[in-house]
Amino acid sequence: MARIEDARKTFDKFDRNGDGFVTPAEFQQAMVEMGDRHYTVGLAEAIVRTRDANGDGVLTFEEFFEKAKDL
Ligand SMILES: [Ca+2]
Ligand SMILES: [Ca+2]
Repeated sequence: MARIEDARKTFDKFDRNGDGFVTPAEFQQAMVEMGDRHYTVGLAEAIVRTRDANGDGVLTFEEFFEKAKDL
């Protein structure tokens, strides 16, 4: 099915420079573009942190879509 492709498309929307990582700034910009004009970088940072499994401050494709696992 096209599920993985849909996921990839969504990820690409967030990964604005196409380097394979979503930064909090990219996350925030994507949310604003999708209509949430009051979405702050601080909020984006908080969301990224909850999913950032390896703690490097950015999200890979896997981190973006997987719920935080037990480390
Ligand atoms: Ca990026
Ligand atoms: Ca990460």
